[in-house]
Amino acid sequence: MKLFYTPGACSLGIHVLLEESGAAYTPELLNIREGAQFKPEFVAINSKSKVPTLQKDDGAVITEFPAIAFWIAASYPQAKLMPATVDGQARALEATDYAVATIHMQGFSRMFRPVNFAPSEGDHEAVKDRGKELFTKGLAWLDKALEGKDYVAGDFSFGDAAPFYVTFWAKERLKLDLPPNVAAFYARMLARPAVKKVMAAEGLVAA
Ligand SMILES: N[C@@H](CCC(=O)N[C@@H](CS)C(=O)NCC(=O)O)C(=O)O
Repeated sequence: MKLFYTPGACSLGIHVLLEESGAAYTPELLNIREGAQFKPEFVAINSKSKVPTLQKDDGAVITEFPAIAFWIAASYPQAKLMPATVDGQARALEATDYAVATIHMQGFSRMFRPVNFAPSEGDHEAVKDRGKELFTKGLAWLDKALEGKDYVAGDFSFGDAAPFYVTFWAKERLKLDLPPNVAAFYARMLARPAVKKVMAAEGLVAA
């Protein structure tokens, strides 16, 4: 199977999960910063023009971070990426959805793509400020969700991949001070061999 990814983009989380799963996969670099997502050959694979995009060996394509993360966890049970209990599964889905749909799409996107939220340039500073507010509120939620736990569902699971990439953005791109439980989670993630391997493969450095 193939993972279409851009170094340091949200696809980082799925790249980590694939590495953790032990599955055979080929990382396919798609440079969204140069507009490769809009080229006909990629649009034919994913008409949403987004990474992460997973193409299975039978040609079927899975899009949307939460769906791909769930599929990996369910498909490679030996990697124990699916929490064992329903409560744990709900926690993993809760953290994934909040990180992707709110912290990333509502917070981070407002800071980096204000034009998607307000056509008039005069409004962009206010949009960016609101994005930072939402992003910071998201990190505060994550901090509480990690209270007394190493990972969002207790043991490491698919639910840690999205919190990881937003934390990576918080620390390395936004240079924010991480709340204590999030900082400990980030350090724990960076110490995992699969994360080290993927960070190196994507050419990413954690300060
Ligand atoms: N809802 C999508 C969001 C994916 C997304 O926004 N990916 C960004 C990279 S972090 C992207 O591909 N952007 C390209 C573009 O918007 O042109 C998901 O869950 O996978």
